Amino acid sequence: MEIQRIDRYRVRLPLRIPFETSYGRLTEKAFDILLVTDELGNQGIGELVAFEQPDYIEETIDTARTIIEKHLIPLLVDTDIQHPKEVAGLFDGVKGNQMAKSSLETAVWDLYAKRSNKSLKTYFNDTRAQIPVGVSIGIQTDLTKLIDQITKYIDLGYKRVKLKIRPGYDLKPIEAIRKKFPDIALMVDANSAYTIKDIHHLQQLDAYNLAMIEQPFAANDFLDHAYLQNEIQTAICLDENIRTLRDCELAFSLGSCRSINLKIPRVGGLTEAMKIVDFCKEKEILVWLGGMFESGIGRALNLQFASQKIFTFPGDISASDRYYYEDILTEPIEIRDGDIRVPDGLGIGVDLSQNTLLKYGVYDTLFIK
Ligand code: OSB
Ligand code: MG
Repeated sequence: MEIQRIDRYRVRLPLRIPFETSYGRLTEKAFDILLVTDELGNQGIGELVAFEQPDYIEETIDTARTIIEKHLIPLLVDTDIQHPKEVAGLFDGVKGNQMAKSSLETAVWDLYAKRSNKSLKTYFNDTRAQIPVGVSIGIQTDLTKLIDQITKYIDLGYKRVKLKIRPGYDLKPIEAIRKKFPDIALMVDANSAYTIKDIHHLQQLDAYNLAMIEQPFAANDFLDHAYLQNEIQTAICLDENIRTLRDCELAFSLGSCRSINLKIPRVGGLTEAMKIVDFCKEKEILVWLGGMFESGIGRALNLQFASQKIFTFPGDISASDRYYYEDILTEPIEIRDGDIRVPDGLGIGVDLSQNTLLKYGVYDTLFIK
């Protein structure tokens, strides 16, 4: 297959509820939709999920655009591609920049599946038609409001709650949630807000029956996480640390975590994500699918991938209306009894709403053969 054309929508969608983490507050999500067209007119869709600020990891939407336009597109359009697994290899000479790579790599996977008349999930192992999902709750210092918010999501059927925490906002909100919901599957995510000095404080979290503590320490730290995992009962989960299969091998050999939040864009695309799933299966690491406040395109991709039965732990894949007033799909992603159906159509299985894209986005063409 030959890539003949690449088009893009640069989109900004307002969030229904501002999302606050240990590092900042998000009121709108900016993302790009990339359309990759082959010589037969088939079109694959990919999403660039990087944030505007380099506060989650280093990549931003601006740096990723530069990498895509200057470095990745020339490599992608120069070759006759037989299989999407080759794309990661084509990009090998470009170091890092996983989200930029993933936006194109996943578009080629979608294109390949569509061209082969298949749903993307047919390329994965042991899939299900619907998957249990969780919700990630931003920092809300008014604890009455926090409990109201969580109650609403639990009533909607969400099967696991993840609470963002930071120093000064941890034990109290967790205690309030546990008092109201003694049995829900509950976990916390610190987005690197703590340091090794907080180890005794973090040990107190063992009292709350948390499923795991996500990314307490710095985004590139394996040693302190290993030290903490050794000193705490609760499982540590790594998110920001994990960019490659090699990072998983390092975390495993040091004992830095017992769980991995896998995000397809953070590891450069589906090919690396599949390798990580295999590794976690072999080493019995609890792997689950994370999210990046994706639009319906990125979440449709996540649903296809998370359809694999190995993802028993509910992921950060919520319905469209948890994030946005209006999604960019012809039909929004919906939750029913705590499950979301995996779309059945070709490729990622969803269609773009041109009207919504043009309402919130700006269109341009990046490449024509
Ligand atoms: O750390 O997992 C995270 C959202 C944006 C950036 C980082 C993270 C998150 C979430 C929400 O926790 C995941 C989602 O519902 O998309
Ligand atoms: Mg996280």
